[in-house]
Amino acid sequence: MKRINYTFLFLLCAVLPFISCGSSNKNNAQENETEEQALVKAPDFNADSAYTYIADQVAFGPRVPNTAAHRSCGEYLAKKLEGFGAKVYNQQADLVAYDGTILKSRNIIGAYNPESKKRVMLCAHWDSRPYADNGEEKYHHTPIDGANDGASGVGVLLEIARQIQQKAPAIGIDIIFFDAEDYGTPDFYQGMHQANTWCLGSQYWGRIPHVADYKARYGILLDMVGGKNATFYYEDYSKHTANKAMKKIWKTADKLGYSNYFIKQDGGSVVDDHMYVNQLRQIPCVDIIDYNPNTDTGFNPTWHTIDDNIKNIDKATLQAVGQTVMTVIYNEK
Ligand code: AHN
Ligand code: ZN
Repeated sequence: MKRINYTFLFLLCAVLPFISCGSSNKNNAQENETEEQALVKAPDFNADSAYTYIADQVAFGPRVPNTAAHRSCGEYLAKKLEGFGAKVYNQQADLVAYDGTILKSRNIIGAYNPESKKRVMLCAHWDSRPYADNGEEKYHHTPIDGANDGASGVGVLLEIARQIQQKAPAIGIDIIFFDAEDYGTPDFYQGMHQANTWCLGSQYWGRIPHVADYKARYGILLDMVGGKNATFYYEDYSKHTANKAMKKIWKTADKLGYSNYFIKQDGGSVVDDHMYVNQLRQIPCVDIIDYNPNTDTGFNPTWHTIDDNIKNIDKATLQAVGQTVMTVIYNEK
């Protein structure tokens, strides 16, 4: 009868894991490396399509709350999201502006794969500013087309919605169009200047989200993503509250060849919808916003002027932003 050599067996058991572990460590390292480098190719973002959605919005006229153009455009946006297969939520709210005006507001949310717990939210504001108060004085009370400031982010997101309907990413996506972002106190206002007069729609949604206890891994806010020669720097609030997602986006842009748009340097800090998404819902949210270090405002020269119109929208910028955001979400697992 053969006797089992327990000492040998013990030694074998003790040593084997290390041998296999050693080699599997190496494999893991290699896998991690390739995981770091290889991006899943996302579907091709169509900038012509995004441009059309921007032109459609601008054609309604300035989307200033309490106007017919605003109401009609709201209908258009909800219908578009429905047509692209999203589950649509409409949040109507009466929001109080800096001067006491009640703004009949509407946040519009399109949810894809609403059952999934793995979610990313994409957002933009869809209203346009009632005042061209950064331009010539005679236009300070003229509402702007907001082709870039408002419509560009929404146009890019509608094109992404169309793409998601054709090929779903692995995670759930919520596309949120915030209202009443751009009704903030103008400098010419003689009354009391209060805090938090911008981003009224996202503040409302932050307190009362479209579904109770709404959560997402992170959010991406698109603001002014259609200007000529736009440059997107690390926005300071995003940098401190959504650093991981922010770096991922800029790295992705770099790999896609868009490092002339996505600059890996610090920009300014902006009060924008991403702040309230983060403060009120604890969702890290990155603001992709055109920052121009050479203007007084830090924004595009057309910002809050009557020149923020369709003529100043550049499809190449839409392409860079749209393809980058799509690549980021199609790489989520
Ligand atoms: C302020 O001017 C306070 N925030 C800039 C956010 C903004 C306005 N984005 C578009 N319009
Ligand atoms: Zn604005």
